[in-house]
Amino acid sequence: MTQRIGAAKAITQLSGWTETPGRDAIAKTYKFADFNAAFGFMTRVALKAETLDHHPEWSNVYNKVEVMLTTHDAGGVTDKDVTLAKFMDEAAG
Ligand code: H2B
Repeated sequence: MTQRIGAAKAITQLSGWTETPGRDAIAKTYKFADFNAAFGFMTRVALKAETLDHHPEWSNVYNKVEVMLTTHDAGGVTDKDVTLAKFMDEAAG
């Protein structure tokens, strides 16, 4: 199993991600020009998540995508979350 590194360490390797109170998870809210851009982002991330076998907890309202990342199998944040977070930041442009 992938080793937990924890949210505090993970966010030092990222930009714009925050710790989640009461849970070992990292969070970020992305805002796009419109729904089309937001859903395009989600589609690219969904395909990547499948290849990584590592999936986000997220929600979408119009142009906003709220994301929370944690590794369920490890009970907290691991390098897998950092990898997916970096991909998301690239995909968001
Ligand atoms: N996604 C996340 N975020 N955490 C996990 O522990 C996880 C996952 N485990 N996607 C994967 C799927 C696991 O359930 C499958 C069976 O490999």
